[in-house]
Amino acid sequence: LEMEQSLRRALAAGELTMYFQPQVNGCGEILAAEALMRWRHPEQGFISPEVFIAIAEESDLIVELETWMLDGCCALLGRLPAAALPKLSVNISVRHFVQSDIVATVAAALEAHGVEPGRLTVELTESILIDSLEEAVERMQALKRLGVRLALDDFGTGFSSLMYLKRLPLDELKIDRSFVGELDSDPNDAAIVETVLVMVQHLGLAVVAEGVENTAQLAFLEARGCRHFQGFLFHRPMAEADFRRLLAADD
Ligand code: G
Ligand code: G
Ligand code: MN
Ligand code: NA
Repeated sequence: LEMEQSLRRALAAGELTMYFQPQVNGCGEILAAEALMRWRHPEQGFISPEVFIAIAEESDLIVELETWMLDGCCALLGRLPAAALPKLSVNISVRHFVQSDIVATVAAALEAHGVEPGRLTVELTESILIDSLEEAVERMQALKRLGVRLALDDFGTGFSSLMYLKRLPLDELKIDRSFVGELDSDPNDAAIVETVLVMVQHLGLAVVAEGVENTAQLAFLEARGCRHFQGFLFHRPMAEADFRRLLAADD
């Protein structure tokens, strides 16, 4: 509760910021980015979202935080032409997705900044399915009707069932970095990634490999048809000013 109160204060005091991690093709050209929340605490420095998102999810605070992120992402998309930044992804937590009118929130953010919906990707995790598959599918379909893209984040780490891939109206699948990290040393990870890449091609889904840190991992992925990468080999998450400088230098 103490942490929750200091988070509320942080939001009001402007201590929360958005970072951006570019997603690139094999040549390093920026195709998209993922927006990531950061808390710059005046005394404690940066606090990881792994710590504070879990706390925010214990109450409706998560709805406030991610509504603020959604608006900030649409504001940025509205200021940047699609040629400079085609797409931007935002993470939406389970609680926010199931317990609030996420469809209305997304529609309002797009509308407020005049953003073409197909430039926004909403990243969801498999845990949205914990409560009710039917309800999750309905909400996802409503988001699809708005025209936004839907990505399944952290693929393979949760309650994955191949049935979900068939039932969910997804555009994109993100291969979790826990599989990519040991591609070169763990034959099981290599087999899993290889299989997932074949599967997404058959299902007609876009795929992003997360956590690409070295050229051996990149070569493995490229050789198996993956064309879209997010990882420290290319870029770390960065502040908006740095991200905009990078985009300007990229053209
Ligand atoms: O950026 P970093 O690697 O520190 O992020 C740690 C975790 O926090 C990641 O799993 C990331 O998806 C998550 N995260 C970052 N920003 C948000 C957000 O706005 N909403 C949710 N639900 N998760 C976020
Ligand atoms: O769970 P999610 O996919 O949203 O997590 C995204 C987070 O993964 C980012 O916040 C980023 O800090 C982290 N990340 C991105 N690329 C790499 C990488 O190459 N190596 C490691 N260790 N973490 C990464
Ligand atoms: Mn993500
Ligand atoms: Na992930």
